[in-house]
Amino acid sequence: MRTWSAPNIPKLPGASVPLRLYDTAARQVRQTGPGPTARMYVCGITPYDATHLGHANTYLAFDLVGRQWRDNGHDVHYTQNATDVDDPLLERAEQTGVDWQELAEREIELFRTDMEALRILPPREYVGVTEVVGQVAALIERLGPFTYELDGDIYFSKAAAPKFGEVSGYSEQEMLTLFAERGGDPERAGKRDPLDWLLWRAERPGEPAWDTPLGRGRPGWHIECTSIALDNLGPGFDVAGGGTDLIFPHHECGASEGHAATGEWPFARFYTHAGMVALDGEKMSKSKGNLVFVSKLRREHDPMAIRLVLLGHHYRADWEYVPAELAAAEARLARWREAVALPAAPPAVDLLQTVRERLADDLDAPGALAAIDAWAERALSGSTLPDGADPSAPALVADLADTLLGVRL
Ligand code: 5CA
Ligand code: ZN
Repeated sequence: MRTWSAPNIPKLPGASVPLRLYDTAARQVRQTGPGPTARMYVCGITPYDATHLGHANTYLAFDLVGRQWRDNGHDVHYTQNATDVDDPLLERAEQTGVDWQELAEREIELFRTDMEALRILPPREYVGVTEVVGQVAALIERLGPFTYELDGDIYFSKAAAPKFGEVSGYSEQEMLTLFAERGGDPERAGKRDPLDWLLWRAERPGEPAWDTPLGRGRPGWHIECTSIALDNLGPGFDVAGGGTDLIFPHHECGASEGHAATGEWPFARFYTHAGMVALDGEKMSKSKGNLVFVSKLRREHDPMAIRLVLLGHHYRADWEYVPAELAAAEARLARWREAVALPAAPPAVDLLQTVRERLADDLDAPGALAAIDAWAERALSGSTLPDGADPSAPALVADLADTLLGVRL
């Protein structure tokens, strides 16, 4: 599919700091060590209600990863999917009387516009599952010994996955609960294990289906991401990302599929997850309908202020959106803009180093914002500067905010 357009990224002077990131599978912060090309896969939207602040929070987190890697001198190969055929999308289309393909196209287009407005760097490949059903079916065929059939559907057998559980570290009980909550079917009769997961769903009356060597049907959820990641990035890519709601079962099952397909473990070197954004005490979710849409906020607010709201929370934190944050972000944006419009300001070379260090430390964006706030305050206070005012400082700060944080001043 068409991706979205990339913002311009100014080049920064001086040395960058290698990125350290939390790896859910290792349960600790580790230094990322990509080759010349850093490879990242981030799970995309299911396009039936886009783009809420929770989505934006997740894509912003991985945007920061890409920006850090670029600053570290890597070429970044970034792939994202769109789950443009799946039960929740089909259900919503049915309820609202809209054609499921039209619904998906419309929401994906809105998502692209939101991502562009928020200056989120586009993936190199933006892949809808419906574009690659043949490739997904071919991968399922390759997984033959790890799978079994049940009334025409195909399941991955958990018993054939020796590393199952290593990504999430969850107990069997936790897994069972989450599996049932997040699209799994632990109760289905005839399965060998309640946690065996669906790879291929044979055609049902009234549902979309594709002709493949597996018969007519459509892919299950987890295998789509495994297939798209493998086909575009190859095995052993650097980061698999999404929100914490994807740790289990999505990334757990995907990791075992990738292991089975390639013989290599880990499938992704890092599994990295962004925290959940809530509204009125509950996780923002399409099914609950407690959503704050980026497109709605954009009608009245500068997208850079929306971006600053998100940057004000560490990406791994769970937080609750309150509108007062947007007012505070607008005030911050105005202060920064005023400071970078000055003819001269306190030198900003140390600030650049601090912002790089904060972001390299598991994306400490709130720490980076605090450092810029302190600089802007000194710049605007008008007090005599011990080192004198530097006429190149305002432009350097504008560039570092743009390049590292994606905030255009
Ligand atoms: N299509 C699948 C991934 S393959 C999916 O989860 N789609 S989604 O539309 O439900 O979510 C898209 C991304 O936003 C996922 O990475 C998900 O983890 C993240 N996300 C969803 N809700 C929230 C939320 N409330 N807060 C933060 N991130 C969220
Ligand atoms: Zn996914």
